[in-house]
Amino acid sequence: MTQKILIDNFPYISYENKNFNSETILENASLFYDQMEARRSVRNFSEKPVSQEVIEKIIQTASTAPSGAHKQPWTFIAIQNHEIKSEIRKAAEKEELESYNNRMTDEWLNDLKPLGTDWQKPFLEVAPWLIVMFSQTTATNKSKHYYVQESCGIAAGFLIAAIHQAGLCTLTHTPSPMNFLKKILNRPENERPYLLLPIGYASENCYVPDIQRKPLNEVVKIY
Ligand code: IYR
Repeated sequence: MTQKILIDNFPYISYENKNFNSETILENASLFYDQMEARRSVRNFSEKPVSQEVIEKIIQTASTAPSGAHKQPWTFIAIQNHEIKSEIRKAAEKEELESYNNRMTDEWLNDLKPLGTDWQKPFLEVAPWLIVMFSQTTATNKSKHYYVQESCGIAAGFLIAAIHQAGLCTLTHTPSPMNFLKKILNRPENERPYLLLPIGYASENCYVPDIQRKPLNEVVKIY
């Protein structure tokens, strides 16, 4: 039973440990790892529809992320309207063409070669949904937000995990610069475009790069 008390005059509720034994915890951790290890960034989408209810649930999950002073400094714009998706594709490709031709260094272009990216972004129209995540530099009433970049990064991670867990695919797309998104979507002064994610099913005969993740001993040092 949840207990409610006041501490320093603020409301608190009791928090119950799940009290799993250590084997169950390892099993849980391993199962979740296996699931996340199977996630891939997908660039070829099918037009198969996804319900608004699913998109809303995924966004609700992302919004459970911890954030600076619990301000939840994010707005998720979910777009299925074809005209808006086309407008976003056109504007994104204009920036990407300039980036690939003139803004990115040779080292950068070389680093991207194994991923097979280029300036063309058909997934922005083909995927049934786009989610454009905006960070909020302040609240609407100008009150302060804290650790906005970190908070949004964590929420984006939750969003990607929720999409994958549901059995759908996504891609973290960051056209640069991204300000056209604020214009097209008519977002208020306090919001900055943070991340653009197409969401849907992978196309039939979808291939992803055969790349490996760093082994554990390269990413962890136990002290
Ligand atoms: N934003 C460009 C380029 C790009 C940059 C990085 I770093 C990537 O990991 C992938 C792509 C694009 O979306 O093509």
